Amino acid sequence: SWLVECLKHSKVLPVLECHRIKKVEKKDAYHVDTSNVSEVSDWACKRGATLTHCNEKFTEALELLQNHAELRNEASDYSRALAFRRASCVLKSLPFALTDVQQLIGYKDIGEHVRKVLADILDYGSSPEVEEIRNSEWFHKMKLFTNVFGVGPAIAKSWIDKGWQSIADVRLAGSISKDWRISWGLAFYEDLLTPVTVQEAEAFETLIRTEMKKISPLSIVTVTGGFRRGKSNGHDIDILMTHPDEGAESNILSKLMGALNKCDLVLKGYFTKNTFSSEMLSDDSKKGLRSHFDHFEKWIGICKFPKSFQTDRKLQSVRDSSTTLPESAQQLSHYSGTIQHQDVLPSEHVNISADNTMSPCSKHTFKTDDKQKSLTLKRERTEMLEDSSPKSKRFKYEDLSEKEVISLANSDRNWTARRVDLIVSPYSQYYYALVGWTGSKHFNRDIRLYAQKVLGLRLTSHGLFDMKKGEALPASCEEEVFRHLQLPYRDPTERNC
Ligand code: DCT
Ligand code: MG
Repeated sequence: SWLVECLKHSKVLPVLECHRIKKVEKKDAYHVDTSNVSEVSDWACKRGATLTHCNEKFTEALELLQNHAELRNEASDYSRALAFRRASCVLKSLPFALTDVQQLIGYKDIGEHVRKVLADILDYGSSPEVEEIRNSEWFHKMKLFTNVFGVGPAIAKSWIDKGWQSIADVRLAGSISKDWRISWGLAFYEDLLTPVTVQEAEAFETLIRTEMKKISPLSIVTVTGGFRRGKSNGHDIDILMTHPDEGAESNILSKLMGALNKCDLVLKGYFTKNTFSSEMLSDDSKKGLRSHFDHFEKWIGICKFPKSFQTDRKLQSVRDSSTTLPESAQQLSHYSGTIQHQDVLPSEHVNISADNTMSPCSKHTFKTDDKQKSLTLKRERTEMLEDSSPKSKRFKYEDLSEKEVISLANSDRNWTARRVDLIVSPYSQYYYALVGWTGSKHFNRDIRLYAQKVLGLRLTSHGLFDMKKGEALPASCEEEVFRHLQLPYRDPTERNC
């Protein structure tokens, strides 16, 4: 402790702290004293990172380099991008503002290239490499084009090769893709580029909760993604849903989408079925679970958000009193004035069952005890009797032509198009799904790699699998996920690496 005191203000302390903490964790791995965990560790999931920190000018530069490497998207760029992100994460977790690159000696994720960039910023106020990218026309165009929903680096590059400079140029070219995401993304480019605010996210969450309460009162609805990590805006809203009775979650999404559709809030999207099977947990091959993809049932698409979502106080209080909640999504019209009841789909549109887009997913369960199973079956039967909604529906705007989509976007409207991801997880996988869908993306990458390299465990959004013992480790809360991983619990706001 004398040595630590002497070095408190020196450049060496963070490295020493790191070693001290590692010892503590080895001694009693299951009960790590989180209050004493240093900000410094080889693993970002151990260190944690909050949204605000004291090294923003450095992390902003490193993340621009990361973004540039991702957009180049050539052979070695993935690992270059990752290296910049890892370095940025180290800087986010430093308890002090960097004043000298020597302060980073001993940090695994700070390589020569990063050191040079940081030294330039420290010495000259900026890095020539970063500034060159910042001013690069190619980079600006790539960012512009990849901001279109459904457009990745390859398509963006092909648009640049065609000589297109702006979204207006792409729009002028007319029909350029069969992918609905791109035609809708282009038509609603400005809407989708404007960040979703926390007020809008809360208003939408209120609406989903209210509808879910009617569909299945015990269902659990959680806003995940950046908003759960404390961000005040994001590019979309991610909502994870489950039901405490395993299996009962399997038809809630189709009912929810039906309810939203009735209120004319669904623009366009696609369903994916639950394709998870418990063998996937142990399947290490490419056919099994790839760590960054999951197999949950979900709807990914674009919804109408009434402009009143941005301002209406009544719709904003999500977590507090239920008395402020609207009785139903249709009551939104009282708040927004946007829902025309005559706009609700006529029944012949609702019952088309030719395509299977809304059929409920197959049920996959693991580790459910008998008592729970019988309870589940009982509740399921009750819910099935209550379920009089059609199993397959089409949405009002589903079959619009490209021209009709453009004219919808250009119409006089009091709503904004918003990207929405709705995910449904079986309860037995819910807390792993919650960690995965809370992110951040890099937190996930790091915690999964940590699980594999340090503990020989396979972590995905579906669960944690002990490869040696050949068994899954269930969790009944997020804290338990962290305990299984022998990690101090990190609040979502500390997962912003
Ligand atoms: N995710 C992941 N790997 C990906 C994409 C997403 O692990 N390739 C996880 C982490 C966050 C969560 O899913 C939601 O994804 P996004 O909405 O893309 O991220 P976000 O953090 O919510 O960002 P934003 O605030 O911009 O929506
Ligand atoms: Mg998100």
